[in-house]
Amino acid sequence: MPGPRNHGNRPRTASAALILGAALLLTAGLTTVVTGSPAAATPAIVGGERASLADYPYAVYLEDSAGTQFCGGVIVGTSTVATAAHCAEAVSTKDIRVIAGREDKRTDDGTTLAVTKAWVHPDYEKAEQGDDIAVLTVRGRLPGRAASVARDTGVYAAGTKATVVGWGRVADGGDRSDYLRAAVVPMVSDATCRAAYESYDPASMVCAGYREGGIDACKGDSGGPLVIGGTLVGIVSFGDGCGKPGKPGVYTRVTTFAGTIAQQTRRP
Ligand code: 4AZ
Repeated sequence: MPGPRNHGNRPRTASAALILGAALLLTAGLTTVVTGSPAAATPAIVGGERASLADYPYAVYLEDSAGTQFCGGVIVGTSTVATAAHCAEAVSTKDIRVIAGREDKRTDDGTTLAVTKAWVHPDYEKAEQGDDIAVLTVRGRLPGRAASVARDTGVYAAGTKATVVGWGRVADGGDRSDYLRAAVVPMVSDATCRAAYESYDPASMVCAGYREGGIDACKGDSGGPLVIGGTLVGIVSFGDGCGKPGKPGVYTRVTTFAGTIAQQTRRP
């Protein structure tokens, strides 16, 4: 009888799938633990891997007048770059430039663009207090491609995997990377982030990282993008060190500022 036989088969297939699934999960879990360990051999951003600008065409970096990379940024319009307010603050004190299309800092690939205007969130005081967002307008058109800006807060569901990219330090207190690096980090709940940071403000911030640490953004990555499939969900803001257990990275909660970013992008 086809009917009962099929019904009888289903649970067997399901158990096989469950066992296979459990094995895969176990493998994935072990991989996470291994790569997430501070002793992991491949440093990145902290604990990621080398990335190609072709995969992150909206990633740019900021350079001071001495030619030193000091922050990241993300293309949001033909001539506009979103970054952290604490990066843009330097505009008045440093002669900053946006470097677009240069994956490896040691080359002169891509384009160097002067900043003609820096809009810094009017309520910004310091990263730990939130509103850590700025929009820079550059002279000329940016090569690459603009990231789309998230508006749906569903992207912040705890556990959702996002990717952070940048040219920052590859270890807490370590050297900055010569080339672009990327790392995958899961979104962290507001409750967990609040427990890690007393000043955590869920209206303007969001956390991402592993409970065990090891994979994180670091100094020099600030202002750079946290994305989910080409959609900007966060901007690297601050953290207690880099990759410390129980201290996820804190990002500017982009959905809160999506309207403002669009407005600043429309204005030349
Ligand atoms: C910083 O100092 C910094 N681990 C940026 C990101 C993080 C920590 C510090 C996140 O620019």
